[in-house]
Amino acid sequence: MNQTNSKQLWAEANNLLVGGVNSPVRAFKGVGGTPFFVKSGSGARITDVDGNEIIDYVLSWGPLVLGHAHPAVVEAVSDALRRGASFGIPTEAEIRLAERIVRHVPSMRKVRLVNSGTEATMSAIRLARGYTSRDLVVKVEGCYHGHVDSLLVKAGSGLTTFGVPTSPGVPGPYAKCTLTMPYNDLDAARALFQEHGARIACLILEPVPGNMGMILPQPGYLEGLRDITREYGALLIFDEVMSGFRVALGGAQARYGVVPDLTTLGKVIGGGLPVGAYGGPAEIMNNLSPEGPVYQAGTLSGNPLATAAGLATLAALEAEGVVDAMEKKMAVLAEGFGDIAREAGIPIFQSRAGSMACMFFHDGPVRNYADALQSDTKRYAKFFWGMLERGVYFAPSQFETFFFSTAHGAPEIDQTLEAARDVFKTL
Ligand code: KE4
Repeated sequence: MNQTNSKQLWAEANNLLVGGVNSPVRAFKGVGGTPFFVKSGSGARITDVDGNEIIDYVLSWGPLVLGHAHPAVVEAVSDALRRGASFGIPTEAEIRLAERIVRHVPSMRKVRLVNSGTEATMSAIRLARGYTSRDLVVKVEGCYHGHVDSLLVKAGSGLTTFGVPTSPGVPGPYAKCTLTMPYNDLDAARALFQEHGARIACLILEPVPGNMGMILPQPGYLEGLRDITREYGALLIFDEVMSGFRVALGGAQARYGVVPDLTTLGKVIGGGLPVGAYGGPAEIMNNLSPEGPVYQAGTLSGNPLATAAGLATLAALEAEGVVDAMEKKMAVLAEGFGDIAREAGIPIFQSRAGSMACMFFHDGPVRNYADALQSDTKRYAKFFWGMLERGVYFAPSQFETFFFSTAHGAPEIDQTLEAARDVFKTL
């Protein structure tokens, strides 16, 4: 795969941008080598600066559920831009986006729009601490909630890739206010709450984690967390920045029927533009400024371009059966991968729900962070590069998730499986 121009740009990027990137995972440290530079995208495919056309299963790490440059999104954002990019004054589109979010995630009765998933989780935790007047936060090992100081404790995603269990720069006292527990382990949750419950403001987790690879909740796990948090008066926060509008239109809480106290969203609700959101019952949310004492603000929160992109995306997603159709296509791909891996005698463990999925190079099961870390990351790197050379782009780390868009269809699945048939022979 010709990467002449990418290599040239990579040298320039490293001269000015830290690590050549504006977000660590893009640097391909998890798979070695150097990243390609993208020039454009359309539907399920991207074209890099050397003219290579590539099927994209990363989709900007989840937001592009309609694929690249969807006409409805392009038109909506262009139209909004012609009327002004930002006002810092209320606009109707913010109401309409909140309306659509609440329609699908009714537990988010009151919403606050922000500019990223990190802002959403950081603010939700501040709100939970303000509402409960408690300091401790519980997080799940391997879950990633953005680069929030108090949550960079055994975080997943980039930090797992870099093997840094906690990030330097997080003050000791912050880390002391954060307790961690393994995913899919109710006994550990119970024990932790029995010891600290009276001081715990909230438990935040990805109900379907996608930042240690993707792992599904064991039956009864989410229900158990709901009961335990309620028993101790701690808020349950579902970080659905990734799973929202992916594992189901209403996210994991709709798929598994477990209702959290607060929910955080991002990615899909911005359709590729910067949007995050958090929400919950008015009784909790009205503690936020200007209604209440918990402060949070943002110059560009709910801006016209991002809300236009989000509205166009959710409107298209609401079309009958779109999410189910993507789940069915994911199943075809997963079945194909399973057959190919068996023929090659290579152990893999797959998980998927809705339009997100993961393939661990691990003979399974993968139920938590410790299991995920046993994956064969060297083999994953060989898989990644073999597929990329054949025009198929998966996440540049074993500890991420891959995504479908409504634009991925039979041609993409066929090309992907044909490439995988070749690549698995080399693993
Ligand atoms: P952002 O601040 O990156 O918009 O969202 C942070 C975040 C919060 N919660 C969950 C569940 C998330 O997955 C994320 C961000 N996800 C990573 C991908 N694993 C973003 C990619 C990156 O860091 O560049």
